[in-house]
Amino acid sequence: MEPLHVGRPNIGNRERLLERINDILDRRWLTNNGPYVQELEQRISEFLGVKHCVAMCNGTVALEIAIRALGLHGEVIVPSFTFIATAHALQWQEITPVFCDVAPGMHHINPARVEELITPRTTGIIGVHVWGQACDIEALTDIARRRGLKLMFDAAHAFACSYKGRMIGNFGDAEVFSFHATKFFNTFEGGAVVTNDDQLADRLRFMRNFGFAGYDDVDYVGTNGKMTEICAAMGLTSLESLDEFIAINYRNYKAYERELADIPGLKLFHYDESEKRNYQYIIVEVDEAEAGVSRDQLVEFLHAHNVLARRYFYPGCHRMEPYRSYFPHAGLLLPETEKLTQRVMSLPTGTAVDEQTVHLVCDMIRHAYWRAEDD
Ligand code: T4K
Repeated sequence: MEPLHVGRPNIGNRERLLERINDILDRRWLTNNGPYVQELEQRISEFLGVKHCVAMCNGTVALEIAIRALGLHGEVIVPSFTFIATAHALQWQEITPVFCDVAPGMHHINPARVEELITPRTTGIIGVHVWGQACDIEALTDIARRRGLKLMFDAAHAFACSYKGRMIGNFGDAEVFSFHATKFFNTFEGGAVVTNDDQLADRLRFMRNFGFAGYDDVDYVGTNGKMTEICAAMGLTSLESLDEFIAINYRNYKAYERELADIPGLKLFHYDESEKRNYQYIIVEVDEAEAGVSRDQLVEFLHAHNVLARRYFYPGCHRMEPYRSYFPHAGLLLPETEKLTQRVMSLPTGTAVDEQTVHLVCDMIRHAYWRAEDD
């Protein structure tokens, strides 16, 4: 079998993309807030019902710029159960990420713990909508308001998802998307900060473009966070296929749900279907005691058979450098994260995966169980 990746890109209509690329070449306008970038921003704003979308070159730079534009400094509370970019975007600017545990049995930041981590140096909270499921936005908004903190969301996984009927992108001071190739909606590399705050949107736009406020006038410390025209062309093309991507992901999710239901010790991460979802991640928790096989044994077996399951977000940000040297005992405050990172794996889905392949992957998992019984 060909290697089966988690994160195979979803690709929309190839002809439309190539037409747009030809347009770009004909226009000779390749980057620097070009017409396709502006059109993409406009379309995304409309789709999410949010006032401003500022497209960026990737999700990490989008996080860094949003953090700076919001004036965060000192300490910022983030979950440890996230991709390393959430923490690095702070540390890169010498802001201390203070790692918060997930709620028991959940994959999202625990608002009750957030409150206990606030110190006089805390300036903000970054919630992460892991797997496209919103974290407890209401509770975090309440804490931020009462304690005078900025609130941002890393919505890298949550494009086209909703919370209480409203599209993600409308919450906190700003939300940040990733449009990386492995994401449900991709622009090859890319990202965006979305916000309903006019002044913040202005700052984001300046900071994305070196701080330039005119041809020869710089008003802010800025960087180069610009999205290219070719990335925007991919984005516009992907946008036209969103419904199809969601339908395929949903079909795969339901197939996994059926196939895994009778396998003991495996718990599929369930999406709340009353909200809009992109179903981009098939996440399974392995309970070793019940399964008779550990998550790592399963991943090893799958890899040996070319199914490249991933252990996102093992081992947790607090166990990676520089954080594990800075806070060697952080794990003591993160018992739920420690458990979760030992149990979770991500299985292949997306438009490159059909139901037959889901069946094959699940059969392979059954084989791993039989082998563990025989050993
Ligand atoms: N916040 C959160 C919560 C995030 O999850 C991320 C990114 C960010 C922020 C930062 O956003 P960006 O700066 O990336 O826009 C991958 C992605 O690179 C990363 O974007 C993503 N999260 C993370 C969860 O997963 P890796 O290190 O696992 O990538 P890699 O190269 O191992 O690729 C994953 C799988 O996808 C592999 O099996 C290969 C396959 N693949 C990958 C690419 C790029 C393909 O089949 N085709 C491709 O073009 O991080």
